[in-house]
Amino acid sequence: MADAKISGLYVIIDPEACLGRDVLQVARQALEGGASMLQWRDKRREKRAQLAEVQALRELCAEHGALLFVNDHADLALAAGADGVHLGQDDAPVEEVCRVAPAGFMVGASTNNVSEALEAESAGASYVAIGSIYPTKSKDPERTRAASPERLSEVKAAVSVPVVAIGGIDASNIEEVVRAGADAVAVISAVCGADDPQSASRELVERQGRGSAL
Ligand code: TZP
Ligand code: MG
Repeated sequence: MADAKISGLYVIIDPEACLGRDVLQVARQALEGGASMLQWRDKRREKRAQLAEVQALRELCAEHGALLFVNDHADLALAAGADGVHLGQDDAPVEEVCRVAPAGFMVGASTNNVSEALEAESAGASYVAIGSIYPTKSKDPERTRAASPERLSEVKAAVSVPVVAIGGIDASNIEEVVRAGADAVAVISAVCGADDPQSASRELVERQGRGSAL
């Protein structure tokens, strides 16, 4: 899916956030609710143990016309046939991964400000994520840096690649981040931790649409 668009609702499937439920079931519900991108994020298990799940997610995403990214691990993403990898500031450098990745394989990058976003863009990132827009409970506080809707607008004005908003986003604030310029909105707890991930996903997609119509 080399020409696929980075837009819409980007649901990060983190087993720790799924309240003990089957991760593939949560992922299916997110897609049925309208998510257009998924990311697999497992900070605990060995990569070998994750491969079958990522392959199953790839099938699910293909059925729904959605993109699949893998957090942190380009090798796992490639082995599973995912559309791309998402890299943080401490992961393998975007430029090096782009250099060895096959054509069409996308590389997303976590950033916190305009200078990191510009650097990721010139290194070849397919999108830049900017966060944490609001306080979040889903990421280690020592590894989380604060951003804001205003920071997101600055990044959007500075780069040409799509901008993904992340961190503490839910139904109450998604319209604000869309108005600030987010091309896609990434969430963990608002979908994975919802009683009904499908309707949570649907509500976010609807509100995202309302934010962009303004
Ligand atoms: N990166 C920046 S904030 C964050 C990540 C992975 C966590 C997002 O989770 P939530 O539950 O949507 O705040
Ligand atoms: Mg990472």
